[in-house]
Amino acid sequence: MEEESSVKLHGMWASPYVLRAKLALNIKGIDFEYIEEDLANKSELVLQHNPVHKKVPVLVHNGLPIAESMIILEYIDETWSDPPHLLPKDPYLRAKHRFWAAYLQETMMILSKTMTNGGKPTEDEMKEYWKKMDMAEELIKAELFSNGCPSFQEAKPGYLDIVLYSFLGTYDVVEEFYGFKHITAERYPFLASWTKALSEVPQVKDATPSSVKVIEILHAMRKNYLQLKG
Ligand SMILES: N[C@@H](CCC(=O)N[C@@H](CS)C(=O)NCC(=O)O)C(=O)O
Repeated sequence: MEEESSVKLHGMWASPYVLRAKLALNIKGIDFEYIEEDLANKSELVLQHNPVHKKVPVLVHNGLPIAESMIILEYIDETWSDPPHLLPKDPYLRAKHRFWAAYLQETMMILSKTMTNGGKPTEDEMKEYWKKMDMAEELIKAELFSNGCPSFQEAKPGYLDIVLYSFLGTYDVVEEFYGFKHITAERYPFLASWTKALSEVPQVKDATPSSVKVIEILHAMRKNYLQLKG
């Protein structure tokens, strides 16, 4: 008989990092208890489980805490080792998926740096952002999907899909909050159709927060920041 296992996820509903952990658990079909955190008043458990960064997500498996979304994805894949696998079995391909996931994360950080501080990305940041996006469009396709855009009719989304979606899945939020479209089918046909295919996967759809609510909370965070700044 399989040993009973306890899986708890501490999160905040609008967080793209928490979304990664939720997607991985949903895709793997792992039952978990979700604990919503108030980030302005974090629970003792989060502070205790993630004393270094004091951030969510934190996954707690049989009492053992794991922090940092990318590390949580790898932990889930290694611990629940039955298919679907989040990372490819082939080591070279696995390295490539990790490389591009880290690259997308860096690109996402250019925007999220300014997310809470009420500012807009600077011109230089925007230049860097578009350069990185152009590179992702061209090279991820050439290196990993030269046969066409990923399809999720049979295959389940994995590690790289999850990181991509946590960044680009909320495209309408970026559009409303920052006032520009960051993936359009004209400029980024590959990234746009990949993101769209992911958004239609039931496990992904179920975990995705409402854009309207995310936009509301971002505006509230921006207002709060500007008020505190005076
Ligand atoms: N590198 C972390 C980032 C997590 C993160 O930034 N979480 C935010 C929510 S989106 C948080 O907990 N913020 C609380 C704080 O900064 O005090 C990861 O990948 O898990």
